[in-house]
Amino acid sequence: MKRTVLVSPTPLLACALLGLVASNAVAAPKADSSRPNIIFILADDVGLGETSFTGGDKFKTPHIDALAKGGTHFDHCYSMPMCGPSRFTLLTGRYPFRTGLASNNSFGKANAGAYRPAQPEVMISSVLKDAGYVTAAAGKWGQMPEEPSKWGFSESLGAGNGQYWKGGYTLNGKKETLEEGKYMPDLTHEFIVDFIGRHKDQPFFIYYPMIHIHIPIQNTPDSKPDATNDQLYADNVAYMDKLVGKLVAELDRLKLREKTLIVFAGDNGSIRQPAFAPVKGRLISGNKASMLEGGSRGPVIANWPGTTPAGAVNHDLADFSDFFTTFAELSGASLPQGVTLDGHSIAPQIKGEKGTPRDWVYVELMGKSFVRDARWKLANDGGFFDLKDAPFNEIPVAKDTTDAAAIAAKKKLQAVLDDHQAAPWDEQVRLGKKPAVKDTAAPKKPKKSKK
Ligand SMILES: [Ca+2]
Repeated sequence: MKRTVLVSPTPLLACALLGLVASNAVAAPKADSSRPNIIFILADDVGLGETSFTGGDKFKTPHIDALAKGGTHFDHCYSMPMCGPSRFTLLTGRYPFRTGLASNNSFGKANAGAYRPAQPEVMISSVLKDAGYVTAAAGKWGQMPEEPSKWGFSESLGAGNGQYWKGGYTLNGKKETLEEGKYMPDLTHEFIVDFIGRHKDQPFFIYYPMIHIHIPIQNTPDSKPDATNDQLYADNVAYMDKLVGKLVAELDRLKLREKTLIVFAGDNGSIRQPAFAPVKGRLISGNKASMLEGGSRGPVIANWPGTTPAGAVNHDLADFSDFFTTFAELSGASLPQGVTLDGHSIAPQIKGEKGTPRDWVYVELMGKSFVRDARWKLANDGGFFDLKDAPFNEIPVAKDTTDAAAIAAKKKLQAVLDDHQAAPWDEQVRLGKKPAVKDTAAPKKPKKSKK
């Protein structure tokens, strides 16, 4: 089987890979006392305007804010702009053009069984399991291929997109139907609490993709019967926050907080228009599915009491591919051999150390991509922007600019884009009509001979 190997890196790419090499170098397992439990809470469609610690004006998220107050807010950490690509990048540590999962339909129902990657992907769950962690996935498993157990999750509860009050779900591979009157987000929380209770004495990894606040927006158990649509939206934000608070309270009760790293993040930007959820009175540029700041720059917190600096804001560039290498480093796990990983560990920053921050982040969705550094952004359609007022404004830079800094930055970013070319896009995939990637592993059908 063909394996992807590390290609000759450009100087920039080499810089980005330094973290990976460093991770490899410290891959020896550590004593259990230094290996944290890891819980990754991934909220669905929660942008900067929907959490109050990021300055969202209309919503109150006191429990999530408390995580930020007790931990570090990574305010330049980029997801992909849509659920499926974002989650697959997060879990594999690889960009969409490498995995083929460049849209929600790349592994969607219409293509079930049609996608055969040239190289089997490895999720962080497998890596941590091999390092002695017990692993669980609980919440939305939509847009992911296969069952969680195939990806190294010891236990799992898998629900669909925006599944609140009815429908089927999968419990440890077995199909179940949600009981009438049962609320899927509560069931997910109960599953996690039960899992933690049974595994509190060994290192665990929990991938917790919350059901909230994906559409359809419905009543929560706390909603009033006559709530307006906008009130229901706020109710969903509040319930998400309440569940985060309940989970933290459970960890407190079990005296696990200082042994547990919690990461809270939104998987992509808000589905609502920027005017619906302003930040400190201003409108974010773009929202979910856009190649703008509001598509990918969301709330991200790392909280590990006693280790992560409390109340800090870290401005280093980071993206969702980074968590794979970060978690491997924190757990002392070995990285999979022969796999090109895009991540750049932020384990040092999580521990309050300086680290070696990335020079740029990469974002891709359905044939579109961009790369940005601390100031400038270059898209694969040639758009070039000054981000000095981001995430509110992305200022176009004229093609004939004479600004030496802009010219140098554009050249540097173009080299990164040349090394990271978005997967070719076929609109039919978005419509669920064609597989995203040719089935290179499948035998060719013999041609019918005409008689
Ligand atoms: Ca999403």
